[in-house]
Amino acid sequence: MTENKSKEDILNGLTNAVIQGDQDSAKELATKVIENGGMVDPYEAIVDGLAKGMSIMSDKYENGEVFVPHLLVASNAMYSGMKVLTPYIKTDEASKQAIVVIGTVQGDVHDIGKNLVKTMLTASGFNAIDLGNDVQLDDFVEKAKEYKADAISMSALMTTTMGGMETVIDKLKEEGLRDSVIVMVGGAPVSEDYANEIGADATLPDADSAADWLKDAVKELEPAERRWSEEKISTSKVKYREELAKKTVSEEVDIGRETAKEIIDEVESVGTKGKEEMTSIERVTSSLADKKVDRLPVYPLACGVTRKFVPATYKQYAIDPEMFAQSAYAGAKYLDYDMFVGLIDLSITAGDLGCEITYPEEDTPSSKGHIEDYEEIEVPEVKEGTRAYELVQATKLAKEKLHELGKPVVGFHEGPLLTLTQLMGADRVMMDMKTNPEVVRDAVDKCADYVNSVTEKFFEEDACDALCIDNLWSNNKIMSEDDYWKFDGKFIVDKHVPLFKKYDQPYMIHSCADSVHYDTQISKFGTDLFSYAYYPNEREQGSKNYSDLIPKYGHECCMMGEVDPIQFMDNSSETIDKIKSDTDNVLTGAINTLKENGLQSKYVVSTGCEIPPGGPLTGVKEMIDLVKEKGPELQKKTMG
Ligand code: B1M
Repeated sequence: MTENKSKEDILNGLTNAVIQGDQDSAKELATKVIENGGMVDPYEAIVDGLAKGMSIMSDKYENGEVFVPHLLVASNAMYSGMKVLTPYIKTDEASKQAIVVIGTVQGDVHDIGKNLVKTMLTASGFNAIDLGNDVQLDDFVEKAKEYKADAISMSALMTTTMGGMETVIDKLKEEGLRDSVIVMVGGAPVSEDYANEIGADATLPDADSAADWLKDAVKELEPAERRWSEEKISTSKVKYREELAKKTVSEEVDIGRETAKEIIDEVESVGTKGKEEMTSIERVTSSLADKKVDRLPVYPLACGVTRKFVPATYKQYAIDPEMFAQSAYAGAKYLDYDMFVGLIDLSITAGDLGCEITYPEEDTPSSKGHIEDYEEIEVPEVKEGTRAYELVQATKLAKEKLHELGKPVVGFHEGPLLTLTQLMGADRVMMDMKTNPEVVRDAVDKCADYVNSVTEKFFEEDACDALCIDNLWSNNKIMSEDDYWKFDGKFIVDKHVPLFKKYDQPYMIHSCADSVHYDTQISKFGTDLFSYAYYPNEREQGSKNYSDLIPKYGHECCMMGEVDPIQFMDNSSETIDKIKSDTDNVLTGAINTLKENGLQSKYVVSTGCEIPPGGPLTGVKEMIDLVKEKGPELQKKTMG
């Protein structure tokens, strides 16, 4: 009886240690399990103690009771206990552990969701071989072979990278390994249809259900020796040979460049659509002030993709101010958008503070070599040689060129917390928010100082017509409003916004997410323009559109959204029609909502996030042309 009670106490203690994110207590109790040899089986301690705690936390996350930092701290406690217990698991239990090779695919550095999936798989008894993020596609196959894995788990957060999953599956087929492993795919853009289309075994919406599904799926597998036998592999090779042969080896077409050429030809021969009453500078300035306009401004966030007009590689667009300015100018000339936002990537400020940046030829640069210690952060000057300085010069050059066309240029850089997460790694910072909040706040403060110097350089050099800040991490599933305020918002209100006031500049935000803490980001910051994404299927989770945002914030802030950028990857006539009808709905809906709320022009028709830089330009042009064609009459009819 006493023994049972103690056992229960230990298991409950382990569960609570995970829930409370208490690494020391998890380690201590796990050590007790080993020292008291026999009373609690180590495997049972993992499953009924540590993993149970993780599962409770995962449920709380899905119900919106806790946020990503809590999960990360809980997972750390779980791993600490497991480190002590795992070597003592009986060999037959250990050999029962299914092996799953996990990672985020090549070109994609988003790893928070992947890490949650890994944690839940580990909690469910899997041996997860974590390849990290931006994983070379061949590595998934090589590691699966090396470990004779039971499953491969791939995450992708971007439409531009999800294609990598199909490449891995094709590679498995080619090598005769497709029937040897289960392939599970996931991440926000991955649908069930897509998973079927590429030949994956399943996709699941969240980490918990992914682990549950895989637990059942591995039960159906043949033993590893059979699945990985020469015989099985050669049969599998034959089975898929025909299927692979049927796939036409389509020549690599640069769809961005091809569509850019088509648009150039069209504009050179027939000109841009329609004569307009106002210049873009007049239209955008008037909209910000809610004055009379000929039509609402339109700017699908076509940033890096404009390099296809020049043409330039992404690397040139990212590091050569002349190429950046030429891209912005060509975009303005051929697409005729109402403004250009100078977004290159999200690691400009972090790069200057010490992390390593990788520059792929044809993709957005990203931060890689994170620094180890918060103490190492030193705030440099914004001077020649820093990325921020180059960005200011590039934006200034773009502004000079675009003014020839009557178009405004909006500079762009990262806010304080985004700078820190890019510098140190997002998981690390979010975990430390819970365990070392003071240290993190001091570090955000230092980042805020650098962010301020960069902003000031933009203003001092008169490099842009306005400046937009990427204040990421306000998504309501990632962080609570309170934490967002403590670790980003407060620094923005205390330090950053006053600088905009000093230079009499509007405060503009792009938050890189939907379902954000709107009250903080708009009302508390006193934001003048807010660029937002909207995903209808996330409505229950707090994603808001023009009909919610204009009535609530329209008087204080100009809204800019919300046509889904993901569809711009596709060039088919159905998708182009969908882009046009979505644009039409947003344009018409926003004007009517403005009118109902006593406003006349405080809205910019946009895309909520950047247009994929490797996609076609057709949808971008169609979206702009629709607003130019339909906008003036609609504006007159509605506003008089
Ligand atoms: Co970026 N980003 N980002 N970003 N970012 C998105 C993904 C984006 C949707 C924003 C938007 O459009 N509004 C957009 C992608 C658009 C698209 O193509 N669909 C985007 C973009 C465009 C970019 C950049 C290109 C921006 C730029 O530089 N111009 C750039 C790309 C860099 C690169 O990868 N090469 C970029 C950079 C970044 C940061 C580095 C700043 C940062 C990532 C930091 C990090 O992960 N270490 C970041 C972030 C944080 C986001 C948002 C805001 C949040 C993503 C996240 O962590 N969500 C995101 C907008 C949004 O989603 N609201 C956005 C929380 C996480 C728990 O959810 O990962 O979805 P998620 O995981 C879920 C499920 O999907 C599922 O389980 C998890 C929950 O239980 N799941 C699986 C995940 N994997 C699974 C696997 C499974 C099953 C389920 O089976 C195998």
